[in-house]
Amino acid sequence: MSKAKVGVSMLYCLSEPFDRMVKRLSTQDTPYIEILDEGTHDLNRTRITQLKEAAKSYSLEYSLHAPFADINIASPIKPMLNASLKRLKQSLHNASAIDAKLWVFHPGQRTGIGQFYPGADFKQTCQSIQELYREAEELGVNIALENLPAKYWFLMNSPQEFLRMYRETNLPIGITLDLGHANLEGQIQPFFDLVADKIIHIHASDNDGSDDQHLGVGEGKIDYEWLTGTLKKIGYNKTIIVESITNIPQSLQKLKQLLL
Ligand SMILES: [Mn+2]
Repeated sequence: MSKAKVGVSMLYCLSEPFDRMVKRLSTQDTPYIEILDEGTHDLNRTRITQLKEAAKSYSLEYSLHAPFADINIASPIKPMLNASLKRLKQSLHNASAIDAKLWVFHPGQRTGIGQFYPGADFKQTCQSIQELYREAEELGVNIALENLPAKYWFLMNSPQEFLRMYRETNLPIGITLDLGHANLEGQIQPFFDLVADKIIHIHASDNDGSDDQHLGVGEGKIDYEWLTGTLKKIGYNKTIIVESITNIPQSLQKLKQLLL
């Protein structure tokens, strides 16, 4: 039996009022919950208190997903870059305030002028990662960078790019392996072949290979039997978070069953 901890992301209720999301925390089939510091669910002092109370009442363990809408840590435009970093640092403080075990963030995006400055977006992503890492270290927050697909102009699509980032930053930063994103790039197995020891968090959803559909686990083309077999083989004992937007209870149950 795998020691992986199966949890759930509250992404599926991002369109609901924050208070309704908080009420749902008592009824999830798992204590491992990923909160989103994003959209209309962005955290503030009152909400942090609500989340801490829920964690205490229901013995929950949080991870916090950083904001990502309009955030770009690779931006070549300084005022935009600074605004992104400011918001992300605020989110790191929120992670510390809710006692999150982990803070998950996205890499930078290419821009329409990227081709005129080859390599600059990757270099800026590395510099931003170093800046965020320092802030996280001061706060005692553990952080993990997520792989994203090229389709949406993101960097960090493959394990090779993570290895390059490790060479350039010299930081032992963990990876959040998003299976849906990796599937769009045909990179699920390469991540396990090349950087398995760096994977400290997993986002699980499904898609048909065309789009990041966030389907329920087993509803797309990802081979979850192979995946869970691999997690058992490598003794993965960290979190795997259902990040689907439909069929949440079924997805949790399916993952738990496959990991038995
Ligand atoms: Mn994800």
